Amino acid sequence: MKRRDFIKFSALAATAAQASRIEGVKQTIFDNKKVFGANRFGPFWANLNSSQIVSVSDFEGDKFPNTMNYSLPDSVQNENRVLYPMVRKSYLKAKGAAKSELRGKEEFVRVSWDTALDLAAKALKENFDKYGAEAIYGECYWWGGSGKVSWGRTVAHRMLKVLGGYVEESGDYSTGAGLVIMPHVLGGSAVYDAPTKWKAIVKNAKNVVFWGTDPIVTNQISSVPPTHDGYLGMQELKKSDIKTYSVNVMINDTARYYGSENIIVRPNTDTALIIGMCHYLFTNNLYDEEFIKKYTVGFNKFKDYFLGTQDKVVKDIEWASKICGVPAGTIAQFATRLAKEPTTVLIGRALQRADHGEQPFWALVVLNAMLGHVGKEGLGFEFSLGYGSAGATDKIAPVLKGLSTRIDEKYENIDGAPWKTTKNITIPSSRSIEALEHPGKEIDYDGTKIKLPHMRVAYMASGSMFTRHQDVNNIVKQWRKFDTVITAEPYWTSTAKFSDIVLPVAIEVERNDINQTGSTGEYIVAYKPAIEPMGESKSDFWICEQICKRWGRGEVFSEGKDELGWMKEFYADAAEQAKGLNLTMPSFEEFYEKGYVRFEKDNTETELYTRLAAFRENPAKNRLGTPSGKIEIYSPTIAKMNYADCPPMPTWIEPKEWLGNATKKYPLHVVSPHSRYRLHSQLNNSIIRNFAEVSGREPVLINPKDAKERGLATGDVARVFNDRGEILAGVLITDIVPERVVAICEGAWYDPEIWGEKSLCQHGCVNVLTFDKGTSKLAQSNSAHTVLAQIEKFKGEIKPITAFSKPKILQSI
Ligand SMILES: Nc1nc2c(c(=O)[nH]1)N[C@H]1C(S)=C(S)[C@@H](COP(=O)(O)OP(=O)(O)OC[C@H]3O[C@@H](n4cnc5c(=O)[nH]c(N)nc54)[C@H](O)[C@@H]3O)O[C@H]1N2
Ligand SMILES: Nc1nc2c(c(=O)[nH]1)N[C@H]1C(S)=C(S)[C@@H](COP(=O)(O)OP(=O)(O)OC[C@H]3O[C@@H](n4cnc5c(=O)[nH]c(N)nc54)[C@H](O)[C@@H]3O)O[C@H]1N2
Ligand SMILES: [Mo]
Repeated sequence: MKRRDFIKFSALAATAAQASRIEGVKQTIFDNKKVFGANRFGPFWANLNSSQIVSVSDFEGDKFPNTMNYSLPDSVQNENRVLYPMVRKSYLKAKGAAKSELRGKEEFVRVSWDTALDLAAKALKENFDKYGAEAIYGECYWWGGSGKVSWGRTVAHRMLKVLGGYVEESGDYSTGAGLVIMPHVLGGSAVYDAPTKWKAIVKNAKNVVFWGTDPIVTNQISSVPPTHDGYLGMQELKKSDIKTYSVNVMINDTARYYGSENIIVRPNTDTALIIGMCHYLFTNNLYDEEFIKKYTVGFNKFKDYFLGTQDKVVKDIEWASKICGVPAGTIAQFATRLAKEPTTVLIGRALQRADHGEQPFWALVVLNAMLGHVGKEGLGFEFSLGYGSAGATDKIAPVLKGLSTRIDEKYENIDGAPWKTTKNITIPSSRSIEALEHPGKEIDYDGTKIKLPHMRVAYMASGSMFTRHQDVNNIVKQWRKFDTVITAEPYWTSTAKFSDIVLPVAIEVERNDINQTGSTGEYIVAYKPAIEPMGESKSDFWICEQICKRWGRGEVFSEGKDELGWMKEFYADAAEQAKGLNLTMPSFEEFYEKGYVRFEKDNTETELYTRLAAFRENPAKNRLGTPSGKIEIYSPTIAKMNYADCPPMPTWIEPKEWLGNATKKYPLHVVSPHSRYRLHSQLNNSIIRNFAEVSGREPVLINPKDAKERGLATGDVARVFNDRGEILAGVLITDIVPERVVAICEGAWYDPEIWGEKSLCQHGCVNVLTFDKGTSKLAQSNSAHTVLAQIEKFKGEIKPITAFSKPKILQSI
């Protein structure tokens, strides 16, 4: 297949026809039928012939079907699938840890499932027994696979609980800073709360502000199969005469869809813009004094800060303008309009994936408090509408349960039951590579001290370290410190290639599972094996159960049930709940045959739900979970922590790298938005990549002026680099990015020229450039968006991309 050719959707069928020649493809389970399925892109119909999935049709219950699923025939039957259990040659020879520096360089050997599972079980058990939970890195990330029974992350955690314990990460890469700062400000993690409904927004708002968010793109996918109902509300917004703004570092798809007024800020400077707005609202008496008095604490201290009472720096709109680049007049107009008219501010997450990422989230809550719309129907701020297609009217439906990572009490007394006595070691999200680099180091975290664990064995499932995590060259270096890396993966990703034991995983269309659609809960859906798993791949559930069996604890893991058994149990529980809601559900067998059960009735009680409405209505009765029970503009709790990098109120602190300290050497800020052509790294190995790439690489979006200065033309292969690393990317000149900002989407597969060394990435994995530092001592989350670099036309030899090739495989040693 010529990967570099641009192709049309109609070509997908042709790909499927070729797919039958791929080694590993077996029979379909249902001949010439359409079979229902679901995944993180949504529910769908898989159209089969006798040997493969030929195409995918939209599910009629999906309001805006996600075109990503059209690439399913290619992504399932992909040449890049891991077909058989594999062990790295030296590791297999030594029957255990050996020559970790050869990872990525050395051949893999095809082995039997027994050999692979024995080695995996042994490495985990021996290291746990000798060193305890701190030796086992079991975080497993998020986005690979899904389902209530056999999601790789849950089953891996359950397996490692059965072992006794492991190292996990608190929070996540998505909103790690928000999750830790918000409890101090709003009394709860807030960022994942049920959001204000679109219906309420469209009914009441005169202005909607998209603040660092691109919901048109990011609502395509969800943790649970989305039926994309949120887009209905977004369509209503489009039809209305509500004015929209987009505060962003570039003009994104959402801003273009709505024709928004673009307020373009320098990356990572939102906090300064917001503080300038607060100063303006205060000095022009445009702020809601009554709201501040009744619902917040600490305003006077913040006022002193923006007035410059102590530091003699007045944080007015001119001050803000110099930092963020938005003209002072624009800031004044913007602030005035938001104060005078009913406004809803929709907040994205990229803002807080940056050095001091706690600050913009806190500052935005404070700005909204000053605007005073918070808690009025459909107004105020909202964190959760940029994801999962949320905000539509809920359905009256049972809530489907899922497999738990807790071990049932009935197994407490067997075999010493280590899961009863051993505790997991928790480190803040995204601190794993720091732990490898500095085991035993004590770091600050949200008022506590955390000793970084000494990790020796990694079990990786459902996540992709080399595209997810920052500073890839440092990962490559630190990764060698693992004695054993076990990766459960459907594909030969870079993480798989850097492993010792690779376990081939069957994906959603090859196995059984059950789920409920998001965000309204309208359908409970069955995942059915439409085709036989490719090669010898198996479900994550099966793999983890087999490993537990080798510790003599298979039943502790499975409780004697297989995947279908668990599905039936969760379905029966839902059916029981349904009775209480006056709903009837068909038998499990009927449900499974059809593929889904629908709950049609709207829950009209919550259709105008608004965040903090109850608090606004009665702040004494509906106190927030903060110490004061109110919104904390100044936090005495954080003050006591005494962190220079996280002051006790929203504060502008220069990020480590930003355009304000850019040098001649590295004059450009790199932002890494989420791509509309994939889910992080997923599907990048499939045919959909052809829609996204430029010259066979991840595109780098660059402004015409910056391109001209460097003699770059669209279609050129460019080298983007800084002291941490270098990547090649395909140049796309466009004025949707401002001067001195370049955008490279996260998730392009890592493709080092030399595997296992600090090396040029030939394909454009942006995390080769980013730096790996916690946001602050408070949240210690990732700072992926704080990065300066330079770009030039690539003059070297352009070599073929190897990211999607299989490693060298031996049939035996
Ligand atoms: N620079 C930069 N970096 C970022 C971000 C950014 O904005 N900028 N965003 C961050 C964010 S918000 C997130 S959430 C993370 C995402 O990070 P991840 O969740 O690690 O991202 P994915 O690429 O989706 O990784 C999922 C992996 O699981 C595999 N997989 C698929 N199906 C299955 C299955 O059934 N079983 C198993 N075991 N594996 C399966 C896939 O092949 C893939 O390798 O990235 C973060 N990294
Ligand atoms: N299609 C698709 N959808 C997805 C995902 C995916 O990979 N693909 N990933 C999902 C996941 S796990 C998550 S966490 C969410 C991510 O959701 P978000 O974090 O909200 O998404 P991003 O694309 O990282 O960034 C949103 C917008 O912020 C802008 N931005 C970047 N830096 C700044 C800044 O300093 N200031 C301002 N004002 N704006 C800035 C970007 O240009 C972009 O338009 O998306 C989810 N949805
Ligand atoms: Mo995320």
